[in-house]
Amino acid sequence: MVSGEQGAKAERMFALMDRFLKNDPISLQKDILDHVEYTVARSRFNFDDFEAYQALSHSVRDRLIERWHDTQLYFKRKDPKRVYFLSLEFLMGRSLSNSVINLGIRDQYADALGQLGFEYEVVAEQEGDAALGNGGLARLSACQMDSLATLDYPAWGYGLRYQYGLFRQVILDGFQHEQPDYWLNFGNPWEIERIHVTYPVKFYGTVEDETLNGGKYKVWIPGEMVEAVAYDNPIPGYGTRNTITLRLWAAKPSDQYDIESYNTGDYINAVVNRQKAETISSVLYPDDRSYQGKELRLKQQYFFVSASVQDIIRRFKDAHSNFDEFPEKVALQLNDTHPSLAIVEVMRILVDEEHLDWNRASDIVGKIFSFTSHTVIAEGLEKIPVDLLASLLPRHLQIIYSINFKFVEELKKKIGLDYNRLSRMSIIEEGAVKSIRSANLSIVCSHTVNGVSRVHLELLKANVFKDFYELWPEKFQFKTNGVTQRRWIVVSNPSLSALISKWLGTEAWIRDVELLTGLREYAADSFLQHEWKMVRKVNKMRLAEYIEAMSGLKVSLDAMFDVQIKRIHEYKRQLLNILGIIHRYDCIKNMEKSDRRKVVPHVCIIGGKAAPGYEVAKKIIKLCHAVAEKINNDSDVGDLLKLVFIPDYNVSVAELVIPGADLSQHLSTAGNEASGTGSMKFLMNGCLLLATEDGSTVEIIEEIGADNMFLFGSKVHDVPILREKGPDLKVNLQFARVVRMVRDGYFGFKDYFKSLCDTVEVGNDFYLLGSDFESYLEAQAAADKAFVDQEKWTQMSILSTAGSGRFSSDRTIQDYAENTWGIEPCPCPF
Ligand code: F58
Repeated sequence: MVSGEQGAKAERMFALMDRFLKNDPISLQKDILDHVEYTVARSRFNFDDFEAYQALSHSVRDRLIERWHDTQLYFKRKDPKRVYFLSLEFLMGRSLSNSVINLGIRDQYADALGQLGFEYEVVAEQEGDAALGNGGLARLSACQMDSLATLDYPAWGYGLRYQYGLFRQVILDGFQHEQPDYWLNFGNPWEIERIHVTYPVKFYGTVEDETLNGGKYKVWIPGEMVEAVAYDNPIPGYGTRNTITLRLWAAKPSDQYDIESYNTGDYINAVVNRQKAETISSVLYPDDRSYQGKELRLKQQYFFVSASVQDIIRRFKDAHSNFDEFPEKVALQLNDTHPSLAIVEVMRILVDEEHLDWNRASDIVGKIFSFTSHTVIAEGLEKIPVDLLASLLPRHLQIIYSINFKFVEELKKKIGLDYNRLSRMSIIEEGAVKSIRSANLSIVCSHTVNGVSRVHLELLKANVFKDFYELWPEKFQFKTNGVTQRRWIVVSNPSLSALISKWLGTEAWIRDVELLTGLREYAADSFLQHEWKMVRKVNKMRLAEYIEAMSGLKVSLDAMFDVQIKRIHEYKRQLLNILGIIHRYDCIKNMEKSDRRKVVPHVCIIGGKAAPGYEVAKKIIKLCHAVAEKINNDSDVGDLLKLVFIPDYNVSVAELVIPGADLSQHLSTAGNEASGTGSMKFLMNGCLLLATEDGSTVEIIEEIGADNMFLFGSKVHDVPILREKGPDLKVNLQFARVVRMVRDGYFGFKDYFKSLCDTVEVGNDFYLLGSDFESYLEAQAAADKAFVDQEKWTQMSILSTAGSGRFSSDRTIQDYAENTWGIEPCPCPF
């Protein structure tokens, strides 16, 4: 509870609260011009689109700040239980359009800009993406922040403010090159630097014993100290005044750091060393699959969780003095295992600094943490080498050993001396490199373990977390992922959004997305179908213009826009897509000219980044370009088939591509995609899915029906059997033929592609491209057949959108709030 004096002050503040800034066109224009003059420091008579963007975003930011202050003050006064969402990655994309939509002032701003001689869309295009994440996990965090704000939950996001986001992908001669993404170059109006919100973060050093008031404690004497500075990003909810905080930490040198060097007179080196502190938050690691032994990665993880935990405890202590109340006020969500050191940091602070006894601290920890896994495969599980931890965080290693000792002792009582199982479940992995298993630590110390789809949870229970599931079945749950309809329909597809509102007679679906099911009753209505088709056509035109501007390639709007956009990974099987395209090309080439009239023209669009060290993925990108080169220049094929690789795929590219797609492909080998969220965005936009029965697709089928999509391939339970058969699998002749074309150099680069072809040879084909090829082609044929009947296709498209409501992050977040975190909405009434 806030103290009496604070409470009285808060009351006075509330009495003064009002919407200070006005949103009529004249006020908005004045605001924009003031920012041109005083913030951007350009003349109000002479500024360009980019400067207009800067001024506009500062004007929006002012409005965000008002709401944000009100919300934070209200939370402080109400002191509800809060959830703290810890994630090493947030893929926010652009902020402007999302903010003005959520604040409900997009049209007003568009008018204001128009009167100043600027076009809103052009100005909004000036914004670069905030790409502080790799892929699905990071974009999910961003969607969930939007839902947390919209549903009025008292929530905070915590992460790292990388100076370099995910690398930019540049394609030269069909090869991927990586370039740094120095996204802060032109300033970032969406963050607020909090120079006074800082915490020291310690590294290295030694642990000593200390006796205080008769108690024995451990004291960590650090060898290095870095300062964490908060950068707050206000996240506005839609249709509410609530605006929550995404707090990202940047590393700065600490004043207490390296005093010794100054004293010994080595001034230059002391300054240079200080600068090294900043490297901690300098760069996002691209998804390179293994970070084992990378000290900087571990430093990043600890740096951000230490600052966050200190901040959370400080906020709690502002209003409470008894840590027994901590679980009533705090829920900590671990987004995968990357923030798992938060568990150890809470233990360290409670035991070493707050002097709680071990059991009490451990009881508190067990009540506050929940953990969500985003991984299916055992190799995806993080491990921290013990040697590295011993040097970087010596006290944390001791704490982990103690947690593990107590856990294993308890376990022995339950399962006896089954040493194989005990060693599998231990937090410490023995072996050539002794390591900490982050997942085991997270499971042991969390009250709930969540999967991200039903299939994912089943796989976790049956494989990687089997031992733990048998021990604590009640801990394991799933929350199927979702995406926010605000960004993925309203922002990215405004005309579809308007059409939906018109037919539903309300905009309420933007907050209550289940209302989309109301479209079902009009799916066969020819007027809706007509309008739906027009909207889709305009979106295709926009995409076609982009393709032409980017690659010079003109594509036909009558063709099926057939899209696969996601990170390039063998399990996601972009190679299957390319081999399917080669097959299509081969068929067209070998067809009688008269039969070509029956061919459904395709514009195949592929986009995605390969991790810099992932050779096979890079070869897939090159193959895509080599095949495109051949096909696109074959006048014999013309508009019947085109292949485009969209470079530098990111959130804003997705916002452009998804609304223009007719068909989208989700081809992961069953049992490999934990959930998949791209499919949900396509679904919301009325794009039909061609997919394997993997991850959340299984639930999408339940919602929209198998006859409303194109399914193919082995099922989850088939995959291990097929892999077992391996070398004895029958060779599919069509598959063998297309692989042979690549092998023989039909698309050039024969030697370069050899190893790629080897990955799909019988006996070697771990991701089962060969086994799934036939049914993949059948699904393609079914999609072609459906596309010919445009009326039917449009109906399926409407039904896809109508069935997409369950895949909103609003539903996921509400489920987490009620069933995992135990928090309640706290709507700011002002
Ligand atoms: C993804 N994981 C899953 N990890 O692959 C996808 O199925 C799921 O829909 C999504 O999470 C959200 O639950 C994912 O994106 C990463 O990007 C890791 C980031 C850290 C490095 C290793 C990859």
